[in-house]
Amino acid sequence: PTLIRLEDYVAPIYWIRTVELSFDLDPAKTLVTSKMQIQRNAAVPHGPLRLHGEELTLLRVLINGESVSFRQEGHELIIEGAPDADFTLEIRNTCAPEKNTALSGLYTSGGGFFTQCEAEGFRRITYFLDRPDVMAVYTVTLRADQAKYPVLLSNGNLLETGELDNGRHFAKWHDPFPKPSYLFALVAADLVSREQRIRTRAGKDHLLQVYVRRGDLEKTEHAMNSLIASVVWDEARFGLPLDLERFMVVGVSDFNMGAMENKGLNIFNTSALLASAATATDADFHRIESIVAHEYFHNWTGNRVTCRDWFQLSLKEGLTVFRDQEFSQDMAAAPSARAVCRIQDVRALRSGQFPEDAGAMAHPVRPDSYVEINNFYTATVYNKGAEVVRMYQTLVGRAGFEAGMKLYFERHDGQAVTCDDFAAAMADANPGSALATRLEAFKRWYVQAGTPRVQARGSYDAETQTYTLTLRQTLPDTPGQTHKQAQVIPVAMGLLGADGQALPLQLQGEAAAQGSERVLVLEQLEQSFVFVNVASAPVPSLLRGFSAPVLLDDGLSDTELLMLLQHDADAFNRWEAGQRLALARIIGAVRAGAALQLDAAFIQAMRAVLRHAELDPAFKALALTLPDEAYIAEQLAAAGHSVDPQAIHAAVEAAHIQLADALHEDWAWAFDAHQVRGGYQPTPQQAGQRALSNQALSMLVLHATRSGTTVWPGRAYQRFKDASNMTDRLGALSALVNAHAELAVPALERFHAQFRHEPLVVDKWFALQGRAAEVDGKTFARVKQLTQHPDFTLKNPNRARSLIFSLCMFNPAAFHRSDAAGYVFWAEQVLQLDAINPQVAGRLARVMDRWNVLAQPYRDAAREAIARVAAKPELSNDVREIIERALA
Ligand code: BAL
Ligand code: ZN
Repeated sequence: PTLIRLEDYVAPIYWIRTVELSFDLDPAKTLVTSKMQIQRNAAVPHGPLRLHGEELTLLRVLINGESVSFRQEGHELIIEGAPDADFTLEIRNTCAPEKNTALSGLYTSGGGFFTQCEAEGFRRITYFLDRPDVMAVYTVTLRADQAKYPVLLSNGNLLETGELDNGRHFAKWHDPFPKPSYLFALVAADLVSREQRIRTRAGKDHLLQVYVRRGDLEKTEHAMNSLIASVVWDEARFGLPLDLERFMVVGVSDFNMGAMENKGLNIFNTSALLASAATATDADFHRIESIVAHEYFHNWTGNRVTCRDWFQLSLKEGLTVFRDQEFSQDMAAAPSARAVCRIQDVRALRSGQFPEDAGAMAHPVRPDSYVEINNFYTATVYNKGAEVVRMYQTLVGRAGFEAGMKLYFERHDGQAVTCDDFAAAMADANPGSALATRLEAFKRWYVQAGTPRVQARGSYDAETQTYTLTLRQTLPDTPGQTHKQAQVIPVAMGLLGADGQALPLQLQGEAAAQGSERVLVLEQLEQSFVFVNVASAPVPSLLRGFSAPVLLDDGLSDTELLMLLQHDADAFNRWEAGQRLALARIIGAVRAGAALQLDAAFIQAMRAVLRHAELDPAFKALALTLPDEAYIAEQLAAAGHSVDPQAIHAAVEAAHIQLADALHEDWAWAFDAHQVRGGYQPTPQQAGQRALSNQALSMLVLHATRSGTTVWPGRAYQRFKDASNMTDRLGALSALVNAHAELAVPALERFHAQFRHEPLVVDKWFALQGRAAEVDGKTFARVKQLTQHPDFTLKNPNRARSLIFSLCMFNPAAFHRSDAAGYVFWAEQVLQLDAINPQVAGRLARVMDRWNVLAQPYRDAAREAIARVAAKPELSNDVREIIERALA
């Protein structure tokens, strides 16, 4: 496998200006004809024309209508004698969609044809300059059997349709916007659509369509509403209008990603599109809204301005995640609901990206090398990338950020650009020499991997009434990177007085206080900030709203954290204080090798949160959720301790049980007090009530099964049967399953029987069992058994994820076994999946990223399993890159 490096980037020798594609669609053998107008790039030295192509059968190559000599080497078609002047290149080839189990390029699913071209799928359709800086105008003709594939879609505007001989028909599409090949799409299938016409602020009319299989139409209302809201939001917040007459969204059940932003023809995994109260949970509704928005927002951040090369992936992904996060917060509207969104985003970052940043696959937001680009659609590129964009907004302010965005589009609309271009637009739109220096240093976030650690220590001088806050940063070494430079870290903060009141903030040298919250910018390795006129020793509330993606050590005591939990005006830090209290207890028990025993003060603090008269139920549910085991593991690893997943799990489980027992009456109150009256609505308010009542139910069932009482399991079973929506049904079912209640067995059977014709619900059924709390190896044994279930298949990525990933990635106690059976299972599944779908296999391979921080006997056993995978000669590039990095 070849390592591809950013520093080796060279512009293409040829441009493809227009392409006319025609497809004679047939599942076994699809004929593709491509006619390209090609132009030499005079700015670079001359050389042969090298087109990418994989898994294709080449039939014909013509230049200006004449045959031409060429050769094929590896995955390239090389033409030495291309003319200097503009020319037409015509290629004819076939591909085999029904054999394409990798789901990259053109493939079949549920009897239809679909494409996925990002990152490098287009070369599996036809020979092309399959790189994002080559942008062409596409005209596409699709021909297919009319009865089997009545709907024929591609990007842009529909020019013509008609009938052909032998029951076939055709459709011709034209996309006026030049685009890279990764944004090409086609769909040919038996689908129905929900349609909505809208008029935007700009006064233009547009047709929105959501295409799905027959029978799924009633599950598209939420996606359509989300799409309309996204169009309105992007115009209002960033002045970015919909630029197409028609915007189409299509659902497909076999899909590697969540969704794909193809120009004017977004293709969605059905799991990110279809929702009804009966089949989808509140979390699904929320996820769909955010993914529909994400793909729509790519129309500007990704499509109108695209990436020069794949190292710049975060240019579009980090920015678009930031935009969808801002959208979700605006949709949530109420301040407490906005805070809940932020907490959820940060939880995802800390349990997904922090381990990545500390592990074998650590890479900068803009990676500098890769073997397989599919391996770099990561939490770092997406989620840390979004944090980098968020920090820009924090540093230059909301208006400054909007000015930066405006300049970015003015400069680069229609271009393929780099993260530096984005950074330059932000800096140029926000002039000033001090800021310019700061923003220049800020760019280190794009190039240095690893999660910075920030230590904060305060000292109060009663005599001078000053409070000095000293911030220090350290940057850990990561593979291939040592001796890093200081990063620019915005620390949003406030100070609380002894009574919990926010104090006015006046830094030394300032004439007056400037409010009670401000952003300190840490840009050296160590800096001190002196606050004056501080009447008494304050408690600092630092990194409010998680203003930077760092690990913070503020040295606060339990008493101070309890104070923040009670009084902090910043909801995020209020939640964080509770998490920190829990974390300290869990880590203390793990490090001492002792059974965890929660103290009365902590339990009382949790009770106070649960019973609080004003706090939002969704916030309470998050505050009463213990820190994620992956995040706890990272905290231990960051402090130089080896990670024993069973010890972590035992401590978390003990905390869980003790909260269930000690707050038993409070949970019973919470369950009753948070029942939703009226019909199901996926609003933040209703979802919050359901989250808290379902959490309460699971605590009550846990307590009951341990104490041998049957009332709550019985109530849970009744609720499971009678629930009017999937959130409550699944909540009750998980309560039974996770407590290993006897009623879990009939409930699981009933659930499967009831929903066996709903693939997305069957996925939930598998996932619930894959993630079930482990007791005596029962969960692991059940998962192995379920791999033989008639509904299980590795060929469908959602199904593979629902069972295998649930166990290996999200159930540490079931996976990390002292007999190594979990690792053996992982190795088998990676190898089986790799033969079907390397991209999904590569993702599963990443489960072992952090093997070398594991305690024994896990560490040696994990290494052995990785070595077993590495020993297979026929691995894909995807899996090999992950495995070799793990062993490096
Ligand atoms: N571009 C790949 C899918 C997504 O991030 O939207
Ligand atoms: Zn994206």
